[in-house]
Amino acid sequence: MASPLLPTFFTLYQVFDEHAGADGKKATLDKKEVKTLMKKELPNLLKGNPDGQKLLMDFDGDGEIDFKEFMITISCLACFFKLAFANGLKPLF
Ligand SMILES: [Ca+2]
Ligand SMILES: [Ca+2]
Repeated sequence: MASPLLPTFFTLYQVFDEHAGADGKKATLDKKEVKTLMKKELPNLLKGNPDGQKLLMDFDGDGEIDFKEFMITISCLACFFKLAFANGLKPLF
């Protein structure tokens, strides 16, 4: 049986690339691309955060989200959900 981890890496690359390329700058997500990504991929996290900007962290303050910033955010969300589910939070999806 194949490990599910390797395909997960490819899924993350594909999700980022699919949305980051919308404006022709494939290396980063701008505000509009972040909003589209969040709406499609994590719609339940947009409640109370309609533009998604507060969830995807722009660590260098350049106004865009690069792949490293995207992955740090995804990792933090995974840790949050692991902890929250262990403490009784019901999945949002
Ligand atoms: Ca872009
Ligand atoms: Ca940035």
